[in-house]
Amino acid sequence: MASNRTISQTVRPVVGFAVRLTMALSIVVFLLMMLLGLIMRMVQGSLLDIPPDLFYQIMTAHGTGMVGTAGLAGAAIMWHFLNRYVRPSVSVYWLFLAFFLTGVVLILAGIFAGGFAGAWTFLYPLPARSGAVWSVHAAFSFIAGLLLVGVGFLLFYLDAARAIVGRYRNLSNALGWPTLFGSEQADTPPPAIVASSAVLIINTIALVVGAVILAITAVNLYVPSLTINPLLAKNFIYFFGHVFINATIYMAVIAVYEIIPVYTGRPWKSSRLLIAGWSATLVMALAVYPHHLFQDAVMPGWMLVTGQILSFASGIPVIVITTYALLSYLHRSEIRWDLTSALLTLGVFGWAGGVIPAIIDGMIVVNKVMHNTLWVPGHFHFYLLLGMVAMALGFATWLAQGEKPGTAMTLSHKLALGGFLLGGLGVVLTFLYSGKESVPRRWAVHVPEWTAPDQLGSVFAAVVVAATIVIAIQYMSRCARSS
Ligand code: HEM
Ligand SMILES: [Cu+2]
Repeated sequence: MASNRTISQTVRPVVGFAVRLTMALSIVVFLLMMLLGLIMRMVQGSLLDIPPDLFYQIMTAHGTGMVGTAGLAGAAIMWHFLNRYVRPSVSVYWLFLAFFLTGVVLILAGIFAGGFAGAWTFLYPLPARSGAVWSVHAAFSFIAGLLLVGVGFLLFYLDAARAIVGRYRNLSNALGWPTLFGSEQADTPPPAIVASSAVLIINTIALVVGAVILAITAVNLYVPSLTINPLLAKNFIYFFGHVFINATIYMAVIAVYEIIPVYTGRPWKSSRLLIAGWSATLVMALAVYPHHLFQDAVMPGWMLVTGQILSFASGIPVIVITTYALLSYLHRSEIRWDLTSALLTLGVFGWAGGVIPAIIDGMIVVNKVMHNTLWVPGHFHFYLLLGMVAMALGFATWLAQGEKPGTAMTLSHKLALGGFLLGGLGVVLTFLYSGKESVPRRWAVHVPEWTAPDQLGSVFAAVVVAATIVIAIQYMSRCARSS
């Protein structure tokens, strides 16, 4: 199986350049958005005083910026490794970046020039009904910016599909189904192709649904008589949002599949289990989003129940299979721990660990209490910060090392890694604690009884920022030297 793979294939220089540039951009934006997160936490902890409307602008920028950047970094990872097996178009990649950056300009203008503060979830009809806090033009700029970013991602995935089909003939081959169902497959796709194929299918569907609701929202801003059922709109938005943010992790994990083998000396196999896990994810990722609508009593009961059951099941296949495979590959291999292998391993455990509080919240009875508390940012920061971002940083340090194992960990590596882990856990646990105490999420002002964990969380957030700065400096200086 997977016999025609060699472990360290290099990619075309232009690909390496484009990916390094994307990762540089991603790291800078991650850092800026972390600073915004720190500011929000300090405001909630009464350590800093800013007007509430600015808080909500910052919250909108942080949410949109983080989700978008996670998507960008994930796409760079997926694209980098796709290039080892197939030939995606470099021009399309530049076009994707151009759409992305143009969208970002419109989004920032909508938020900070226009005052849009309706959160990255742009829940209909909030963009149009700001109570005079922002104008329809500001909302339009934000919505149009998201649309451009979405179009960029659509182009990216369509080209990835074209490239994959160019070698594997169709997506069911690329998903590994012939291997799964027992017939001989001469060219079993490596995990990177299996994962990319699953991601591109679910995210293309999500992006189309997202584009539809964004377009309706945009038209509604100027033609208020054109309306849509708000519950339907919410279904569209959360379907899109759930799939998109999860896809960022699914793309990032490709870095684990492709890089860890270099350290362990054993290729990551496309086992039947792995293929089955990704196929299960393909189906479930599309069907679990109703867990965002448990409070909507008018939703059909069967949808909510399906959402609940699948929420238990959906995370499990790929996470368990990946974590288990990682453990067995690490076991008795003489792995050299450097910043890359440590960050990637941390990322897998952060991803797996973060799913536990998510699953708890996915229970309808718990959700009745925990919904809209800080429990929610608690669980998603777990797998996004300690999972997705850790994997993205691991990938970046790998690039900076010239795509080979690095030197043994220096003191600054150890401090950065330890700071990221400790600070990240602190950020997450203070959120979860506040959630358990029923502190609401998305509140700019916290009463004095709530502020102790906010303040502690601010300290941990500062530690994460410092650790990320160390990793960022290393990345930038190494990449500058090698190019
Ligand atoms: C130092 C690290 C970080 C800190 C201190 C931080 C802080 C915060 C705070 C205070 C909030 C608002 C909580 C509330 O609802 O009251 C928030 C929301 C959010 N954060 Fe972070 N964050 C960090 C990293 C991240 C990362 C890495 C991601 C994703 C990759 C992320 C994604 C989000 C999202 C999607 C929201 C929701 C915004 C909304 O409710 O509309 N954050 N964060
Ligand atoms: Cu979800």
